[in-house]
Amino acid sequence: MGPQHYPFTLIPLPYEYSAMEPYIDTRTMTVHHNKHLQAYIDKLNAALEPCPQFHSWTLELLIYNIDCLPEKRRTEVKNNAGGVYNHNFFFAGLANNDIKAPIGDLKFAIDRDFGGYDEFKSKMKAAAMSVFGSGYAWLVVDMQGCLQIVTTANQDTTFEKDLCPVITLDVWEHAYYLKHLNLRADYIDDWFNVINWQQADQNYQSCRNLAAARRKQNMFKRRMC
Ligand code: MN3
Repeated sequence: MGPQHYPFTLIPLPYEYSAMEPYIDTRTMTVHHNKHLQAYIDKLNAALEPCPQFHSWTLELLIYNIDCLPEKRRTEVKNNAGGVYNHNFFFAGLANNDIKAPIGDLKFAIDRDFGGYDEFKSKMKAAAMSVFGSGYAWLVVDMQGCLQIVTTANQDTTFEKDLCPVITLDVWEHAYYLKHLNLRADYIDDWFNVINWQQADQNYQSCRNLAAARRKQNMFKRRMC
């Protein structure tokens, strides 16, 4: 499936809502995907509906070029396009299989840039714990091709800051409150068991290629206005 544009629709998950049990519970997965993500999609479509000139734009183009939109629609489009992008990325990054640690080129890079998987885990957990209020913790590739751990607030994205996402962890309370209540640390510990390391390794390779191309051509962003 190619990248979506208006009208955006809910992408079915490639697994059952129960697939992340016992780490992320079925009810949380259902409400998170079917209600929270759907709400971002509905609000984004409503904000774009009166602006046909943007109906062919992808989420990435909208977020990169938010200044092209009418001023009164920018906040609504940016927050909701970010909400759709971040949630699609988060859900695609989950898998409950036997691969419980990094693989491939990403394993090599995590060892190189963090000193090992355990060190990565403790840094990622500390970052996720440090998000005040709602947001995300991310493993990203910077434009030098190195891994970094960063956080974002609300529905901000990393690629608007030239950081290419590899893994994300949604730490909005809606992502864990039904099972873990206020215990974000327990949710983070559980999440480490359902990272889709095959997807993460693919993301890493794409990001590394993008960073290399950017260094050559300075063409990461596609300006539309
Ligand atoms: Mn969420």
